[in-house]
Amino acid sequence: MKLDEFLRLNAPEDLAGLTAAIAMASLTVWESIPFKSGLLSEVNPSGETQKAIDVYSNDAFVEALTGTGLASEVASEEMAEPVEAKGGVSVAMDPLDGSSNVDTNNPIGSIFGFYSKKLPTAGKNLTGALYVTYGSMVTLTFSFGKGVHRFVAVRDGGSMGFELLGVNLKLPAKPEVYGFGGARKDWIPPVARFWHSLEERGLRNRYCGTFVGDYNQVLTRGGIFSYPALVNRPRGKLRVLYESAPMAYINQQAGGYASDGEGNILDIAPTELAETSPLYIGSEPLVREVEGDILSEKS
Ligand code: AFP
Repeated sequence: MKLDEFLRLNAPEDLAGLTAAIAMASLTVWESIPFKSGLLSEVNPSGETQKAIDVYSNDAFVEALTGTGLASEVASEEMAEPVEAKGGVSVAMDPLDGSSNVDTNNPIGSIFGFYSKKLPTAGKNLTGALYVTYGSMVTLTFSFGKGVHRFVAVRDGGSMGFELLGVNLKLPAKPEVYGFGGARKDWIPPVARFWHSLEERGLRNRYCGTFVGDYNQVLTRGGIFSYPALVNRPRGKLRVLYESAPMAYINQQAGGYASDGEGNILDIAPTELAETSPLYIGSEPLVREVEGDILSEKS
């Protein structure tokens, strides 16, 4: 089944329009990656050097989303302030997650959260979320609150389109993989102990350094991804609004759970657009276990 037909039958009209726009823009972004990976001198609001591809993908998605007339605002990890628009859906995005992995050709991605309230707001106000992988395949994985579905980019005559790859994706019951970001020496002690126990239980360590790529294999194989609290960075690295909450929404729809080490990521109400939190996401029993270890260390 083609994406447009699926969206017509299974998505609210506004989210269908936004998803179709993201799908088309993601192909433009993907095609531009080899040509746009030189460094620019600007820095983004978090002080990181931006690559041309970061700027290009940000602008391409902003244009595509505002062009639908369905977004009320578009906030991005690459912009200090949201772009205001005339529709009804607040969109938060990380337009190119893992862009430092372009040179090595590891998977990279894009993340989108569709919120019903003005940004910044809690993940419980998400009405849908979507991520794109630019890996061995370009895929769209999304949920509008009724299961997680996946499409893959394929050539369709002279142009590219998206074909259905899977419906109602669920995390497998038996977890197989784990991947933790940051340096091991910096992890808070309960996380370091939990990580060792995963190895002893026979799970495999798989880490590519892009959240989208690392989470995507957890969804496929079962397990846990974390960018944990670090001793010198207790609020972790990943942005709640742009990255953690949208992926937590999809993960919950796939039968999993995501925590900041104290509670559900979707309950965090960020007061700043770029607010970060630790993230533990994937198969519910594993995430509950590390959350329990962290909470009991604190008490
Ligand atoms: P970039 O977008 O700068 O490549 O960062 C990617 C990222 O935010 C996220 O996708 C990864 O999970 C995380 O950084 C990896 O960080 P470490 O290199 O510190 O493990």
